[in-house]
Amino acid sequence: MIKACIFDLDGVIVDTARYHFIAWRRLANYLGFDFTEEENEKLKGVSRMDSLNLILQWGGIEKTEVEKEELAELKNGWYREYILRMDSSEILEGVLPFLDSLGEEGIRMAVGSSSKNAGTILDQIGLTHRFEAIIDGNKITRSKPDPQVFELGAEAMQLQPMECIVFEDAEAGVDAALAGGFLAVGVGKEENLGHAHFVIPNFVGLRFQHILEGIKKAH
Ligand code: B16
Ligand code: MG
Repeated sequence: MIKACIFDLDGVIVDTARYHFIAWRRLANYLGFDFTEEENEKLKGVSRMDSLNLILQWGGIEKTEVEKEELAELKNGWYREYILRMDSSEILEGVLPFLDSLGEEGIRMAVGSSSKNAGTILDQIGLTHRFEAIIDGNKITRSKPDPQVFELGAEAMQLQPMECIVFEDAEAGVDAALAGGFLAVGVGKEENLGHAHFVIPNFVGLRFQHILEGIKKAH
């Protein structure tokens, strides 16, 4: 019996991936190299420090831990300039009617994001009040593909993982949901997210019943 949905934020509710990309690319350029949009795919759902380590690896650059902290801070400052300009027009199409359909069915809602900026983003887009629990990058000690972020979400609602559906756009996020024993719905392309229980391209025209039917059919 499904009692709640736990949503990833970046790439599921809003498309902040492009702001991360612009800010990380600005940092790479500042360090004298560049990286592609394809490489950027590998950063989705990955924590800030793990992302920085990957980017430095692509650029063949070594830095001390102190320098890495400074670089991550620099990128985050640029990223925050973009997200502080966001408003509700950036909520992805179909998300609001889908949340309404969950409300009508009595399904509870939480957010499980790796981002330390999740609270700011939810405030900017005016959605904070819609979620009963918000677990973000400040509350976790292990990042996706570890299931901790979703486990804390389920715990906050006093539910078992098998009573919750996780919505994720990142491969590492789907891995995390499956590792924790949650039902996983991939939001994006089948080729990246085929290991989820069910994959949707986006939320346009979807209601909670469609998700339940999709999960059932896939089994
Ligand atoms: P921050 P999600 C993730 O958010 C992003 O997908 C990932 O690209 C980012 O590096 C990570 O948050 C950390 O973000 O630097 O804001 O703490 O998809 O888990 O909502
Ligand atoms: Mg995401």
